[in-house]
This record gives sequence, structure tokens and C-alpha cells, in this order.
Amino acid sequence: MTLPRRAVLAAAGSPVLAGGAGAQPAEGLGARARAQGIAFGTAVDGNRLADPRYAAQVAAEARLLVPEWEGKWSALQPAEGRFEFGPLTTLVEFASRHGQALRGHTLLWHRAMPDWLAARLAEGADRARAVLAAHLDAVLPRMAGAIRDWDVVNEAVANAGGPFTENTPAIGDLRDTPWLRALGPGYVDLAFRLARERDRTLRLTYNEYGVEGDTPFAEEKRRRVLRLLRRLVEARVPVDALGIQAHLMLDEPFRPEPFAAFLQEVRSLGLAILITELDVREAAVVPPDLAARDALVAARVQAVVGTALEVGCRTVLTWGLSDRDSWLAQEPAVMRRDGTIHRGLPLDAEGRRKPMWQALDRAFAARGRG
Ligand code: 9MR
Repeated sequence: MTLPRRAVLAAAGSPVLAGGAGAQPAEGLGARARAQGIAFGTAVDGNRLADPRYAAQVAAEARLLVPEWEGKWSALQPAEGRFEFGPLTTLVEFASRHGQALRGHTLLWHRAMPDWLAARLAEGADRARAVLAAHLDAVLPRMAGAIRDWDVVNEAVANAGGPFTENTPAIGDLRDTPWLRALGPGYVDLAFRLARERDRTLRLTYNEYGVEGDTPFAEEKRRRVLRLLRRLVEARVPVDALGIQAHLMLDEPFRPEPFAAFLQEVRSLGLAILITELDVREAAVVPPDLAARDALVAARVQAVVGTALEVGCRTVLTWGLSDRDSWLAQEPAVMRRDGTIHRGLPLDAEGRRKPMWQALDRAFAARGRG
């Protein structure tokens, strides 16, 4: 497997290839995963692509990209009926120049909604159905050549308490959102059906967080997600895959068994499994030395990703590549309180490979041998 020429040129002399101790493979994680039949990639923020170091990292490490914000309603339809494809097209062009695939995120979410949308949804079911259909009519054909896999519905299942800031009351198992209020629980079915009607060849994914840990919170979330997926499959709603976000937290325990059992159940429904947004929030109190911190992150990543690969997951994306560019370094709700930044991505703030990079590489290689 060889990297496209442009990616090799972009990566030459880049710190992504210089970091870490001992011999480093010249090729990126994406190429190494691909050799094992696994698609590896990352979320990309198009605003940062003008930074040559950032662009070189993305070119060198990823074979698959997902827009961090450019595929959301607030970006794509800032005013009703006015579609803005510029930012997403920047990513389409970058991916095409570097021989990378692109997946879509997201066609329906209760966040990153433009103001006009909440007002329109409040006008009732007919208006809600019409705006959703119009959005898909504009976005899916326009992106059909570039995006073959969409997160159709994102984070529809309600949390059962726990460490998250967004614990809105549930209606049934679903989160209380403007979409749910307008259309009832059938809004999930509707989104998948409308997407399939518009393009029968797309892979349609349901994307969710909070299902990885060995906690009562995650256990209940897994039950709720399974109930939703079972209902959708029984109703012949065209859902093809479950995206496991995998925003992992080291303050939470993890055991492979309950996670693997959940993934097996999902597989038995006939759905594919993707890891879509992997990163790691370190514990509130961390060891004083970086090596020990990085070892904890790497061990968790290897355990979680290894488990998912064992049950047939063949797509892994991190939510960014370098700790410097992560939402974990920017968003107050998840930032560290001790003045350091989370070391929860494959590259450190300077772009050097960390033990998490090697943990992913090992997990991919183990699946190749297995
Ligand atoms: O990382 C994204 C951040 O930059 C955006 O401000 C935010 C709202 O659009 O979304 C973040 O990404 C989220 C993703 O879309 C869905 N799962 C959780 C991610 C982190 O919040």
C-alpha cells in the first residue's frame, strides 16, 4: 500500500514522522490500517487546513475524513432555503486530492441547529417533515459523489443521568428535542426512510455516545440504544450501521465483556459497527509524568478498539489527530481543570506520535493476524 504522492510530499519533513522513541514506520496509521482491511481516519476542521502542519498530519495519517462541523445544519443551511456548501466542499476537495474517503455528519441532530430551524419545527409535524425532506433533497444529491456513508441521526437516545451536562428529560428512551416534539419518536424512522428514498446506495448510520463504559449509566444507555435499533430493524427502517462515538473517559471503568456483548447484539441485528469519534478524556487526577499518562490512554484505546475490531468493526475514526486541535482542549465542559490539556489523541500538541498511535497500530495489526 503506498500513500498518494501528494500525501507523501505533504508529510515529508513533518513532525508527524519525527516524533517518539525508536524506529517509526514512515507510513501513517491510515495506510497501516488499510493493509489490515480497516479504514482509519479522523474528523477534520476545514478552517485549520490552511495551517500546513495540520494539513500534513491529516494527509499523512488518515484515509477517511469526517467534517467536524461542515456537514451540520448550521453550516449547510444557515438560513431557510439558503444552502452553503463552501466549507464542506473544501473537505471534499482536500479528500479527493489526497485519495481519502469522506463520510457525512450529520443529517439530523438536536445541536448545531440554525435558529430558524427550531422556530420552524415548533410549527408542527407537517412543517418539520417538509424542512427535513428539503434539506435531504439539497444535501444528498449534491454530496453523492463524495459521501457514501452518512450519520443520519445523531444522539437521539436520552441519557439516564451520569457525568454529562446534557441530561434533558427523556420521552420514552429518546431525548427531548425539537425534532421529537414536532414529530414524535417516529422522527428517527422518517429521517432514515427519507434518506434511503433519495439514494438507495448510501450506508445509513445511527451515531451515539456513552455506550462504552462499565457503569450503570452506560449499561442503561446500551439498553436504550438496543431497544431503538431493534424497533427500527423490526419496522424495516433502513438503518445499516451503528456509529459508536467512543469519547472515552478514564474516570470511568471499562470491561470488554459488556461492551462486546452489546456489539454482538448490534451485529446480530444485521448492522455494521463503526467507531466514529474516538478520543480520551483523562482522569481528573493524573500521574505526574507524561509517560504514565500516555500509557493509561493507550491501554484504554487498545482495549476498546481491540474489542470492537474483534466483533467485526472495520472503520475507526478519531475526533481529531493532535491534542492541540481537539475539542477537549477548547470546550469548557470537557477541558482539564489543572492547566494541562488532555492527551487523548494519537499525536501530541507538537504533532509527535504518542503511545495511543502505537496502541491503534497494534490493535489493527492484531486483527490482521487474528
Ligand atoms: O467537536 C465539535 C465542536 O467543534 C463543535 O463545536 C460541536 C458543535 O457542532 O460539535 C463537536 O463535535 C461533536 C459531534 O458533532 C457529535 N458528537 C460529539 C462531538 C463533540 O462534542
